Amino acid sequence: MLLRSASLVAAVAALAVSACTGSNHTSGSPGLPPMATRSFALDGGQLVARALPPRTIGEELPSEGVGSVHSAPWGAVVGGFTQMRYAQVLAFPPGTILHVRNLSKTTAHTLDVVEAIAKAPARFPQSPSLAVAAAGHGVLGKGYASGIIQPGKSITVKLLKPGIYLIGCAFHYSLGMRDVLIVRKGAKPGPQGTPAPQPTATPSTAPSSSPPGGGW
Ligand SMILES: [Cu+2]
Repeated sequence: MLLRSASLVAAVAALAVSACTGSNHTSGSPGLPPMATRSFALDGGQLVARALPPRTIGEELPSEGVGSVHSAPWGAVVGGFTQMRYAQVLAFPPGTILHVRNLSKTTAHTLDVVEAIAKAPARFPQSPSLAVAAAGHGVLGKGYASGIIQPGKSITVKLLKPGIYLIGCAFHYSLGMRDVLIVRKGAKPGPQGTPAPQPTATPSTAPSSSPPGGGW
């Protein structure tokens, strides 16, 4: 058992290394800052890879690392949400079963639909009332709310109807967790922002990170 999990860790580590070197050799990752390898870290024995799988949105406070970006086409600053690594306008085809993952180690978030809009610009209302409790039966649309997503956890939401949705976190909308989510065939996500400045190099891998009972 011990042996098996040890070799699993080794395999995962090898995977991470090959993923890193792979991205260094290919030219197919435009716009990714050179600091990319920084994000591969072992945290409590778990591999935390910040490049997200397909059909996944990651969210956290802009200041937790995902950052913010000004989107010229949408005339707005968006932040806190990404489908790659750093904040960007989000886009998925209709029919997607979307995973929403809380990337934070410490802070709960939500994904709520603020409103649906017909076209640019994205005018985020000053202080909308966003539900903390889940609403909308797991289907993205007006009035949808994910409910609380604990740190490291994910929920799924179905993208059935094409449209342009302003989304935000019920807790941290005022702290910049707001974005544009385009549901349309062939729509492309926006360019990524840059990470928020990190005050210290590697603070969060300190001893404190062993959740009792494998919490997440
Ligand atoms: Cu939040």
